Amino acid sequence: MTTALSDYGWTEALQADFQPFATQGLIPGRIIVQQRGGYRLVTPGGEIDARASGALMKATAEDGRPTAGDWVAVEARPGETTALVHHILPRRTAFVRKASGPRGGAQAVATNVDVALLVASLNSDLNLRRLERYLATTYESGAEPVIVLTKADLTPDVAARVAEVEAIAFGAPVLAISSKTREGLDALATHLRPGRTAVLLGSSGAGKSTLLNALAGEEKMDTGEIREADERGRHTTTHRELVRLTSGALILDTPGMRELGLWEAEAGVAQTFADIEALAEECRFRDCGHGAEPGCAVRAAIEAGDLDPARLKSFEKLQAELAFERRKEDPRAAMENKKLWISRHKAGRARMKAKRGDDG
Ligand SMILES: Nc1nc2c(ncn2[C@@H]2O[C@H](COP(=O)(O)OP(=O)(O)OP(=O)(O)O)[C@@H](O)[C@H]2O)c(=O)[nH]1
Ligand SMILES: [Zn+2]
Repeated sequence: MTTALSDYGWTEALQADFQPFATQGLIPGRIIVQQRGGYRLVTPGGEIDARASGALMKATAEDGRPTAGDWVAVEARPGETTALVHHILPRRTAFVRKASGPRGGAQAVATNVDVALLVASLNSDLNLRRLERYLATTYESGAEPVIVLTKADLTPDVAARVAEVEAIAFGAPVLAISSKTREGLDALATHLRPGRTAVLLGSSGAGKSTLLNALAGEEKMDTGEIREADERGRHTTTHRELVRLTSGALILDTPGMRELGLWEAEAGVAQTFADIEALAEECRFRDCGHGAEPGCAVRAAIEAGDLDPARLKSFEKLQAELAFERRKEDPRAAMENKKLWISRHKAGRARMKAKRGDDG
C-alpha cells in the first residue's frame, strides 16, 4: 500500500527541509502514534514501526524527542522489525508541556499543528480565564486558535455568550456549535481543510469527544487499532493519535495534549481562588477540608461574612472535578486519595470519641 504524504500535510517547504536527508538514502515519514518504546509512522510506502536512533535520543533534550505529529527522516532497514528515526524535520509549531517539579524540563505533546480548537461548553462552566490561558498556550505553540463553544442547543442566550468570549478572543474566530443538532459544524469545517492538522484543547466534559465523533460523520473514522508485540511477545493494541477525517482534515489527539488541557485548567484554580487558598494556609490542619475541622480559617471567614459561601462551593466543585480527572488518568493518585479519605475518616472518628469522652 502506498500513501500520498500530502494527505498527511506534506508540503514543498517540508520537501526542501528533507532534501539533504534524501541524498543520504533516508525516507520521510510522519509520526501518527507514540507507542511504548517506539513510533508508528506513515511513509510513502505505507505504515511502518520505528524507533529513535541512539544518537537522536542522546542529542536531543526531552522537548526535542520525536513526538506524535513530527515529520522525520527514517532509515527503512528492510528485513529488520523496526526502522530507525535519525532526524526530526524542523517543527512548524509545537505544544509544549512545561513540567513542574524538581526534574523540570519541557515535553512536546503535539507538533506541526495548524489549528487548535479551544473547546468550551456554553452550557454552564464557561470560564473566560481558562479560555485566555488556552489562547496564550496556542499562540505560544505557533498554531492558529479557533474558539469552539459547544452545546449551543442547551443554551438560550448564545449570542450574548459569544459576545463575551469575543471580547477576550483577540480576534480569534468564535464559533457556537452543537454536536447534537450539527448547528455550526459547517462553519467549523472551513477551518479544518484537507491536510491541515488540528488539535482539541479543552477541559473535561467540554464536549471534545462528542465533537470529534460529529466531525467524523456517518462514515466510520479511520481509528483502526494498531497491534504491536511488547518485549515478551504479548500483543497490545494502541490507537492512532493522528487521525484522518473523511473530509481529509487531520486530528491529532494525544494523551499529552489532553493532559495539557486539564493542567491548564488547574493552573488557573489557584489564581482564581487566591483568597480561599490564602485563608486555607491559616487553617490548623494542612489537609483541612473546611468542614467541621477545628481551627478552620475558611469557615471562620464565612462566619465573619468575609467570604461568600457560594464561592467556597464553586472552589470545592472545581477541586473535586480536577481530582476526579487526575484519578481517571492516574490510578496511584486514586489510591492516595482513598488513603486520605480513610485517614480523615479515622481522625473524625477519634475526635468524636474524644468528645464523647470514651476511649474504646
Ligand atoms: N446537548 C448537547 N450535549 C453535548 C454536546 N456536546 C457534548 N455533549 C454532552 O456533554 C458531555 C461531555 O461530552 P464529551 O464529549 O464526553 O466531553 P469531553 O470534552 O470529551 O470530556 P472528556 O472525555 O472527559 O475529556 C456528554 O454527555 C455529551 O453527550 C452538544 O453539542 N449538545
Ligand atoms: Zn479549613
